[in-house]
Amino acid sequence: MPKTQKDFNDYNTEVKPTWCPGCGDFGIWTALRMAIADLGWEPHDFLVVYGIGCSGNMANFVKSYGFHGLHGRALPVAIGAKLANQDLKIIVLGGDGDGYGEGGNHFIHALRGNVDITYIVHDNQVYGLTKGQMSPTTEQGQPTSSTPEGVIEQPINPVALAVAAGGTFVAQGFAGDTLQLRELIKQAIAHPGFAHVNVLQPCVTFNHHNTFSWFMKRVYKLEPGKYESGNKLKAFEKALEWGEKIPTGIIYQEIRHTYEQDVSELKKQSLLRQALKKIDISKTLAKFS
Ligand SMILES: Cc1ncc(C[n+]2csc(CCOP(=O)(O)OP(=O)(O)O)c2C)c(N)n1
Ligand code: SF4
Ligand SMILES: [Mg+2]
Repeated sequence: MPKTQKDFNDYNTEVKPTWCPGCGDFGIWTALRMAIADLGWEPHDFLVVYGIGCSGNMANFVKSYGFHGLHGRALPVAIGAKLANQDLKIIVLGGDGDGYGEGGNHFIHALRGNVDITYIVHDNQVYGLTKGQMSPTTEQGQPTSSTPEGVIEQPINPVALAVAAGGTFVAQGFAGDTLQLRELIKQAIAHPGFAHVNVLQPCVTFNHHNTFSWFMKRVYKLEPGKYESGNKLKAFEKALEWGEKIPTGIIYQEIRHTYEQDVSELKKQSLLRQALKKIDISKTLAKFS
C-alpha cells in the first residue's frame, strides 16, 4: 500500500518540549521528525529507545513506540528489541554522558556487533539534565559545575572511537544545520548495520564554551564525491579534527554482515514470528538435583 504523505508535525505529541529556549535539542528533534516524515513512517512502524538526560526527554515529544529506560542502558534495550523483532525499525537517542560515559561499554560492543539500529547522540559536551557537570566529551581545562578548576582528563573522541571499535556507519552532524542532519539521519537509517550519528548540540544553559557561534565558525561539510568515506585512515584523520575545523557528514562507512545475519536462529525469521518450541530441559534440571 502506498504510504500517505507525512508532515514532521504528524509525530508531535500533546506534550510541548520543556527544553531551555534556544537549546540545540530542538534542532535534532526537528531533523528527526523531518527524516521520519520523508520516509513516510507511521508512528507504529518504529521504536525509539531513549537514554536519560535532557536529550532523552524527547521520549515525551515524539509520537511512536518508545522506551525510556535507565541512564546509559538504551543500547542494550534496543539491541534486545531488534533481536526479538528484526522487522521493527529502531532508533536510539541519548546524550554524551549517557552514551559515552555510563553507557560507554555498550557503545563499544554495539559497534563491533553491528546490529541494524540507528544511534543518535546529542553531544553537548556536558551533563545537561543534572546541571552542568563535565561529561566524557568536555574539553580539557573547561570549568564545569563538577570541575570548577577545569577538567583534568582528556576528552574522548566519539567519532574516532566509533571508527576504531568497528563502526560501519559513523557520521557527525550539527544541531544548527537541521537540513543536513535530516539527510544524515535518513542515510543512517538506510545503512544496513549499526549507524552512529554524533550530533554537536549546544547546551545554551550550561556550556558557554561550545556555543552555536563557536560551532558555526568551525563546522564544515565533507562533500560526497570529493571525500572518500570508505577509507579508514582518512576517516581517522577527519575524526581527529577538532578545534579550528570540525567536519560534518559521513566520516566512515563500510558494509559488513549484521549481527542478526550471522545468528542461525535469526536467519529463519524474527524470533517474534517463530512458534515456541517445546524444549526438554529435564536433563539439565537433573544436573542440579
Ligand atoms: C544510573 C544513573 N546514574 C546517574 C543518573 C543521573 N543522571 C541523570 S541524567 C545524567 C546525565 C545526562 O547527561 P547527558 O547524557 O549528556 O544528557 P543531556 O542532559 O546533556 O542531554 C545523569 C548523570 C541517573 N539518572 N541514573
Ligand atoms: S540544560 Fe542544556 S541541554 Fe538541557 S534543555 Fe537546557 S540548554 Fe538544553
Ligand atoms: Mg550531554
